[in-house]
Amino acid sequence: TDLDNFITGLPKAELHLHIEGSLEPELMFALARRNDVAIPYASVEDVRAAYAFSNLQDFLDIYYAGADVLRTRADFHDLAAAYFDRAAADGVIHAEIMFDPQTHTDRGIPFAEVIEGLLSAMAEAEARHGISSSLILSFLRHLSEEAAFDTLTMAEPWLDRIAAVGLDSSELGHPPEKFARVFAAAAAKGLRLVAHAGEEGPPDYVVQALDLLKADRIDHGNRALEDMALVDRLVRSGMTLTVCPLSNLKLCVIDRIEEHPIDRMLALGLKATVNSDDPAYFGGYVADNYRAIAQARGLDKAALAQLARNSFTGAFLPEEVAQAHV
Ligand code: ES4
Ligand code: ZN
Repeated sequence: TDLDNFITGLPKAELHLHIEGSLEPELMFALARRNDVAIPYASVEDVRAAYAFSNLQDFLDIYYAGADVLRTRADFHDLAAAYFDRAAADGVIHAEIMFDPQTHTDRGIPFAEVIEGLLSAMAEAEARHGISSSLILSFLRHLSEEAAFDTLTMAEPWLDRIAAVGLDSSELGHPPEKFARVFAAAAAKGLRLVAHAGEEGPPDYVVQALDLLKADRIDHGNRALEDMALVDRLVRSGMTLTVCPLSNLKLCVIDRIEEHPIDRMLALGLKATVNSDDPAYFGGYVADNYRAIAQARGLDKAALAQLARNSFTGAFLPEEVAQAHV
């Protein structure tokens, strides 16, 4: 349709994407075979049937299990290359990709294998598709502060190729304050800062991400809407929220896509963006997310273009590059 073509043709930046969450069941099977790793599924259909989640933890258990097929530099390359092919088809021209080193280093996979595989796919994507990209090293918040510091130390040789650090995994019970010191250390090394906050956690976790982590961007942020003083603060500071509609539906942050607050966020003046989060697990890439909210909330082309503009103003791109797309 006309709106489909408009969405695909709209130049977009994707700011909230976990590369491990782009592992499609077909590639999971191919890598399981290539690496001789057993997986607890009989078929691709069997895998897809397992993707029914009632909350974030439900999903995370399956997501970490799926990542076990990723073993070599070639695996990380192929994973990211497949994401870039899909993103290019969706009109993504810039992507800031989160990766979870601890999910791999804790299984004995060297940090170098993970990041060099990703970097090779990023260079290829630039050459093949003209997609620019950068990396966001995400700390797993269910693990310790010390483990996060160790991960930052491991990343030292590649710091010039990492744009930011992030904070993901189980939110409830692991407030941002737990990582205030490691975020300060990352900032001192010149890295930008993002954090998942207000997906399942309360509005106070968003406040902590701002005050204690000094986050440059908030991943999700949905529950900020419960605190109008916080909304006002986010609006006045021009804070970008990386919102993920199909993720919100699949993880039961909302009951129905028709209830998604994306248009309310825009009406309040929040700098909301639309992203896919874990597209292989949540049923769609970035254009699918735009289409889902356009249909569910009746967004017009002006609103969709605003969301795409917000993705460039919220990106960690040089000012003049971002401005060329807004
Ligand atoms: C995640 Cl949706 C979400 N929330 C928190 N951590 C994550 N890791 C991958 N997807
Ligand atoms: Zn996420």
